[in-house]
Amino acid sequence: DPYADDPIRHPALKVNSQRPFNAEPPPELLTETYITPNPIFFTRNHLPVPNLDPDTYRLHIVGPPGRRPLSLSLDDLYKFPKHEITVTVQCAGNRRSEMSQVKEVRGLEWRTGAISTARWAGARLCDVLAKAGHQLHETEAHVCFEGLDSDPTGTAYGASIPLARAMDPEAEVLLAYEMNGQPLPRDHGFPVRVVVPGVVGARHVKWLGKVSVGPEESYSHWQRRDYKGFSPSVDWDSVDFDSSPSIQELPVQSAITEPKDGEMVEAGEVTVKGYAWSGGGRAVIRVDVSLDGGLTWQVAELDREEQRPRKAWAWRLWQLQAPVPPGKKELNIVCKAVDDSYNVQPDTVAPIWNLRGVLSNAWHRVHVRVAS
Ligand code: MTE
Ligand code: MO
Repeated sequence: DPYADDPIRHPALKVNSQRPFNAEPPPELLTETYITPNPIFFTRNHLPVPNLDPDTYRLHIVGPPGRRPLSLSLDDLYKFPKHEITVTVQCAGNRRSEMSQVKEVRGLEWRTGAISTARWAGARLCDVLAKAGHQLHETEAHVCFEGLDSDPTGTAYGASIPLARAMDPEAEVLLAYEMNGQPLPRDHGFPVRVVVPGVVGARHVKWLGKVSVGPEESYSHWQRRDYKGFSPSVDWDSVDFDSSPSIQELPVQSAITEPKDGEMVEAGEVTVKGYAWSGGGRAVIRVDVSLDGGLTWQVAELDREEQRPRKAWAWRLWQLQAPVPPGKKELNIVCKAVDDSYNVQPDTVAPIWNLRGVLSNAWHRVHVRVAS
């Protein structure tokens, strides 16, 4: 059993798949704290978790032609300036279960919890690439990452990002060795993972073994044959994965974490809580909440966490306390967020349905009954 050596996990996690391990925190824990505690941070593994020895660990950075590759130990990585930022990681499949209610999709049934936020610290990728001799060449347009996790045939997890993002100090791409002040937990990439702020989780390669620069995107299955969006009209017989770009920056997203669907709430006043986030460093500027399915709206209160212009890498938690209209027996609670490019979420799932169930960001809806 290649999974026999997987780490022990927190019992509060809702498990979507045991082997490989995939799990999300329950909604009420997800927004209890701004920073997600490591033990309940959502986990998305495609393969068994490797057990790496930090003393012999080496990260290979392939240099430009004619230059020797770098082989970096953990101590070598610690010598680069340490950079620390708060970043939200979201899987492209977050909220897929709502998409599969419209029509069957292939993928894990994530609810609203395939998203979490941590303080990440490590070396900036741009500093490490510069040390290896890389510059912004037009012919070498992508940075490919390879994990040290692999399937029985020896194929490793891999992904890539554009070189321009990797080389941009303002993009703050990290080779992270700390998560919330601790060494990375094994499930989250010990000893080193990539963190690509504002970009889909699939590019944040864990158990990082190799970084290379080349003219093409990664040839990994997960770069070329997965994590792409398609029209609702495309099915598994007609899909041409080469016709869509790989997902990088994610669209604006929000979800309600309290109350939960089907719950009974007290008459009088209701408290609605949730998260909102957008890709590419775009800040969430507003969250609208409706108690009547979208007929009337109220503006939620956002947390006071710092939002850096163009570098809003982390989510905003929000809440709304509102009177329950007298006589109401049920509430259809809806939320939708707006980012600083005034991007909005689509109101329903059907027009954005896609066969893989990715990019599920329609208005989030929760139906509750009112106690009488
Ligand atoms: N890196 C490796 N090596 N193997 C993986 O299976 N999964 C990716 C990414 N990095 C993965 C990986 C996906 S799809 C996501 S959403 C994030 O890791 C999840 O990161 P987390 O498990 O720390 O939340
Ligand atoms: Mo993912």
